[in-house]
Order: sequence, then structure tokens, then C-alpha cells
Amino acid sequence: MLKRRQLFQFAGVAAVAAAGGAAWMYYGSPRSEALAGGPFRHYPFDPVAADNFQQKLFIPVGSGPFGVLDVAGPLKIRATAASFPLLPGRESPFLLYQTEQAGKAYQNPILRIESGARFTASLDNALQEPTIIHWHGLHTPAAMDGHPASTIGPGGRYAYDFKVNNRGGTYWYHTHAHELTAEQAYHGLASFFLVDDDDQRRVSKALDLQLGVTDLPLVIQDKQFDAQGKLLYKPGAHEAMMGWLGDIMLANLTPNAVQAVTPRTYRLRLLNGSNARIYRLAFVRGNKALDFTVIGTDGGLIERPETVSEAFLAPGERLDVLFDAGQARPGEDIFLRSLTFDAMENEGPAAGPGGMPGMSGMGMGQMMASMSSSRLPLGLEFNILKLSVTAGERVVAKLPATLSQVKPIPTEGATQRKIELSMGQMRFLINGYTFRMDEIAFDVKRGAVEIWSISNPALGMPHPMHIHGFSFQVLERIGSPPQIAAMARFGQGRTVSDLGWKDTVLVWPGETVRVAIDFAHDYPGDQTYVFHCHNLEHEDGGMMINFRVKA
Ligand SMILES: [Cu+2]
Repeated sequence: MLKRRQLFQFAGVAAVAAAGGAAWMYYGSPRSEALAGGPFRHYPFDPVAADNFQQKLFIPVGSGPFGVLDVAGPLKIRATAASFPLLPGRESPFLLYQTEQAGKAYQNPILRIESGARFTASLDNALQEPTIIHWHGLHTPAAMDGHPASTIGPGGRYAYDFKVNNRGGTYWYHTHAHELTAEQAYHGLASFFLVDDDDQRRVSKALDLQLGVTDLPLVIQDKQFDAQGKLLYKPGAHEAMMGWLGDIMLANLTPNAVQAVTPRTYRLRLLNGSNARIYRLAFVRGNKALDFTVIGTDGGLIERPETVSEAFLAPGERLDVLFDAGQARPGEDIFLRSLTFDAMENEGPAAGPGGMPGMSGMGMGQMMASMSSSRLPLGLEFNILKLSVTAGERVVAKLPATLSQVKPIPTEGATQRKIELSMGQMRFLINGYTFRMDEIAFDVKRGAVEIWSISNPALGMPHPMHIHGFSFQVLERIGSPPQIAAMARFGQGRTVSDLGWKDTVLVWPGETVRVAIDFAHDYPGDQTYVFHCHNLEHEDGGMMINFRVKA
């Protein structure tokens, strides 16, 4: 239900739009005002304004949109153009994966499957443009991975058939269409891929968790909308380079969502499904950041529960957290919030080497931010989800001391490899490469353990780097900026987001992040995968390389 004030805002906006006036994205605040006098407040669905959080969170259960589909046989998935009511009462064009099982229809289903099971699916492309699905985080043969070279045209079909080798965890699937990933993912082509195993069941049992009730998959996305409430995606040259930012926050496709909770522990499977936005997550009551417990990262459970009060989450990353809503009293609200941080977008001396000429006096990041059409600059504080604590039995969770085993990758004698991120010709590069479909940046030996030292120059921007086909372990962060160093409680400069098995790691300007990767696999022949930035505009702009695992 909309509150009176919001209805008034909507009515006002509608009137402006109907009168042929400015679209409501310009209602009130061009960017210049934000730079001059701090960010504007109270546009419709402005996530900074706590009282906007009125829409009931969409929780996946049963069939239908985001329904939980326990995979019980081969699936026929159809990527299709459809519409979806993202803003209340306003249909927006949207892209969906449609499928059926046992007579039930699903759109963008949350696929759930047992570790070790076989996954068989066909993808039919019913779009007007090429597409392909990538199973993010899964260890599959290259031909099953959704490499951009596997992209199929309109009317085409792709057959997937692989064993789910990964341990239990919160994975996801999304489009990886060559140079169309950002636009297609933004318009809907993404959902969860949950893998179950004994460790996962043990945690669920110990905490009495139930998927869709107290165990909530939560995809966080920022979007822009036009005057009619339709999704807007129109990156200019600067946004195509830096990344497209939204200014309305969706949790499970619900804008400004609210969820009632009782004083007990909830599991939130947080997925950053945004194109380019990084979040500094905290659960806040009043102005106090409350404790939460991280139990898993990209590739499933970590070894021990780790209690923190904040964590960064970059595009593509997942964080499995336990939150005890009993930390607040019935009637109180808690906000899952992104706290203020330094966005570090090309800061430092302007117009230096690699910077843009003729821009002295203004950092390039500042200049770029001033050219963004989003009213919500990167690093600004805003809300994502409101948890309203209601009366109920106080349940105090008894967490197992050990969640799972994460065996360290043996790194003695490992091959060392330097991965250098850089910028040139208005695009971001990896080891000097911009993506070419048939160009292999380097070979690795099947079965080899490698240590990749991923370095980001001081004058750059944060890049969430994602590897296909394999998971890695973060060994060390070197040269971290203060906001990361302050969270480095886990040895070797690592933060809680670095623990366990990872497939995506955020590399900040000035940092070198060392990761260990074991290239063992049992697929026949050479296997070619991509390694890329998961800022989707960066990826589509060519911040991606092929690497080949030689048999
Ligand atoms: Cu990037």
C-alpha cells in the first residue's frame, strides 16, 4: 500500500508526465544539485528516505515468478520478452526465463538441485537478439559454461547437460550474451541456482530454517525507471565506461521492500545482481549497526560462523548471512542498508597519466559521477530492505561451531601469474587485452595450481573480477585502501567477504589481491573459459579475457 504522501508524489509525477513535462527522472534534481548541495531526497521510491519502504518483499515460494523449482528432470527453458510489474501497478517490459515442471509454470525460477546430480536443460532463444545462459560459480566443461562464443541467435537452441560438481551453496545463473550481458541481465535474465548438500542441511536443521520463510534468497539490484515507470537503460559514453547505476533499490524485484520478521534468526542469501553498484552492507537500527553472522560466500559455507557488523558486496558476489531479528524489540524497524564509502572512481591527481586531458581541477571520478544519470551516487548511504520486527516467540539460535570444511589449496610450487588491470582508450583492460572471441590470453596446465596476483592501479576504479569454470581461494590483500584495511580481520589483509570458496573478488584501486586456483578437472581435451570484470558494462566493454586449460 502506498502512503498518502507517496500517492501525492505519484499523482504529481503523473500530472507532470501527462502535461508533457519533464519525465520524473528529472523531477526535482539534476545531478548538479546533488553535487552542489548534497544528494536530493524524496523522489518517488528514493531509497534514502526510510518512510518509502512500504512494499511487501517478494518472497519466492511455489511456482510462478521466482518460484523455487526442485530440479527433477530435464528442463526446457525459454528466454523471452515479457512484462513485469516492478513498480506497483506499472508494467515494465522485462526479460524472463520461462519453464515448466510437473504442470507448473515458472518465470526466472530459483533452481534447486543436489550436489552431484545431473543437470539437463535446453535453452530456447525466443528473444529478438542473441543470448546464452552462464551458470555462475559452477564447475562445468567449457561447452556447458555459457561462454560468449556459445551465444545463440533468435530462434536458436542450446543444450546443457552436466554434473553439478559444486558443493552446496548459493550460485546463480544469468545471461552472458556477447556484448549484450549488461542490458539483458538488467532487464531480468538472472536468478538463483541453489545447490544442496549435507553441510547445508545440517545448518538448516540446527537453525530450524525453511526456504522461503526463514531462509530467504535476496537479490539486490539498483534500477532506473522512466516517467511511465518502465525500466530505463540508456548508458551514455561515460556510463558505458564506468558502469550503469540505478537510483531505485529492488530486493527480489520489489522496490523499497519491507518484510515482517519475528525475534529469531533468519538466513539471508544475499546476491548482488546489480550491473555496477557495490554495496557496503549493514543491518542498522536507528544509527547503530547490529551484528550479523556470515556463514557462506560465493562457493558455499565457510569453516566457522564469523560475526561482523558490515561487509562489502560487489556485483556477482554472494554472502550468506544469519541475522538475529531479536536484536530489536517488536515494533522496531531494522534496515539492511548500504553505508557510505569512498567510491574511489579515478580519484587522485586529475589528468595524470591514464587520466583524461584537460580536466585538471576536477578528479575524473568526480567528473564521471557528475555525468551519471543516476540520482544515487556510488558510495552514498541508502536503504535496501526494511525488516519490521513483530511480536513472536524469542528464539535464540544455537549455531554449530563448525559449518563446513574448506581445505586450503596446496600452493607450494604453484605457478605465479600476474594479472594487471589497466585503462586505455576509454576502456578497461586485463593484461593489456580487450576481449576478442578467438584470442587466448594465456594457457594454464590442467591440474596445475596457480597463484594469480591481480593488481589494480591506484588511479582506477574497483573491479569485481570473476573467473568461469573454477573457484578460487583469496590468499592475501596487499595495499588495500583504508576502508578495506579497516575490515581486514581475517589475516593477510582479508575481509569476511574473502573467506571460503570464491568465484568473484573485488579488487580496489591500488590493491593487489592474490588468489589460488586449482585447475584440476576431468573433462576431455582443452577447455577455454573467460575471466572478466563483473561490472557488466566493463565486461561488455571488453574487460574480459579467454584463458585455456591445456589437457
Ligand atoms: Cu571493472
